[in-house]
Amino acid sequence: MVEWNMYDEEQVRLMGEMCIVVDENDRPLGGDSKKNCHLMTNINTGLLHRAFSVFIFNPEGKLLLQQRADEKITFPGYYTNTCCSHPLMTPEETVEENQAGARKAAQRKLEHELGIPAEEVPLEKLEFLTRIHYLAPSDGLWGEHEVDYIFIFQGDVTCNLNPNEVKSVKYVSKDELKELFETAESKGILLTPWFRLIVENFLYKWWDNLDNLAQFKDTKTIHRL
Ligand code: DMA
Ligand code: MN
Repeated sequence: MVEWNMYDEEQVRLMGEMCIVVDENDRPLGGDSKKNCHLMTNINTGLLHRAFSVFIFNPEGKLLLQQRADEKITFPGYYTNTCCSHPLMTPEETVEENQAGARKAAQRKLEHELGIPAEEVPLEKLEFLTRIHYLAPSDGLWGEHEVDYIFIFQGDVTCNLNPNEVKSVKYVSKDELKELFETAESKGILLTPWFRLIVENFLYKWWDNLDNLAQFKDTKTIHRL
């Protein structure tokens, strides 16, 4: 039984969104609620959904981090990459060609979470890199089990934070991110599991090649992490 009265009302409402349920090869099987997709009891029986993760870099090559709001039901207060969420079961966001649905969802949530106007992040300027498949518990009740589409965008963006989603943002250099990862535990700073996985497996080699990312684009592999 989920005790809904302990959670933020708006975040409870968003648990009614319809996520795209997929198989291990990212083939759509149908829709299910964000709530069902994130309950560990369902994840433990194999329920898997589609997601995206965006990494925004400014023109100087610094990465925009977000700290999740305390209102979030999964991973509240954790530090993470610029923006993550899910393409939904809508005609626009289920389109697979050229990752169109995930791009649309990314643009929608960059605006919803960070207040970044859609025209500052044109769909075709989001660089698709690859997909990862991972499972990560949040607390005993909730967790993630996703095929996550990873996008990078470099450019100037205007932020206007939605405090129900995001507690704070900051730009970090490569050295600052390395220092954050090395010292987080001792400082009591929490880092999301997918952010850790992407940073530890991929991010620095992409970061070193922000002007030349096309060489890393991999539409076929789903990395099992
Ligand atoms: C879910 O992110 C997606 C990933 C890649 C973990 P989230 O919990 O921030 O989603 P939402 O903002 O929709 O609650
Ligand atoms: Mn998810």
